[in-house]
Amino acid sequence: MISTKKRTFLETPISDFIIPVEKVAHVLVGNSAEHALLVLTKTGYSQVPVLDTNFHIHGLVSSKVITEAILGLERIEYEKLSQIKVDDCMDRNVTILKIDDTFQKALDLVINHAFLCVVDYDGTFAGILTRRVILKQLKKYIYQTSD
Ligand code: 2BA
Repeated sequence: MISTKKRTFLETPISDFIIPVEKVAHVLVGNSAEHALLVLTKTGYSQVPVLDTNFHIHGLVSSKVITEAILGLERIEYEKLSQIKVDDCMDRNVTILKIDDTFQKALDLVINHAFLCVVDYDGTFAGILTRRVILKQLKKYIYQTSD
């Protein structure tokens, strides 16, 4: 049977743990693949969200999808970088959490995603929840709880 402590922990809202929008590296719809590659390289992140100017999420872009988009038959066609838009190569399949979702839901999802995009009550991008933050909270709970 699940203990009260565990239930309380699993039902904690994720809003306490998100990295807020102003701290999230991102690119805009319409940006070139070249710009996205610059952002990815400079920040060191392997994948970042693609937003519009109204802070709606459109997808995720990574160095992997950019490399695939400029891969020719015999060589990587770097000259295509400035012509391709992030919209043409981004991954549109984004798993999204709502700001009032629980830690339990996030825990289930981070098994397959390094980070999750979080939206506010009005559907605008609020930030991300990373696997690192989830694991830190889980570790804290495990070491503090005896049952
Ligand atoms: P990755 O870029 O593949 O990073 C994997 C892990 O490597 C990160 O796990 C973090 O522990 C470490 N790491 C990578 N780049 C770092 C950096 N510049 N500074 C500090 N640590 C760094 P998480 O922190 O769990 O992040 C999971 C994924 O979330 C990252 O995958 C990245 O795609 C995204 N992410 C994290 N923070 C972000 C931010 N501020 N802006 C945009 N995307 C972010």
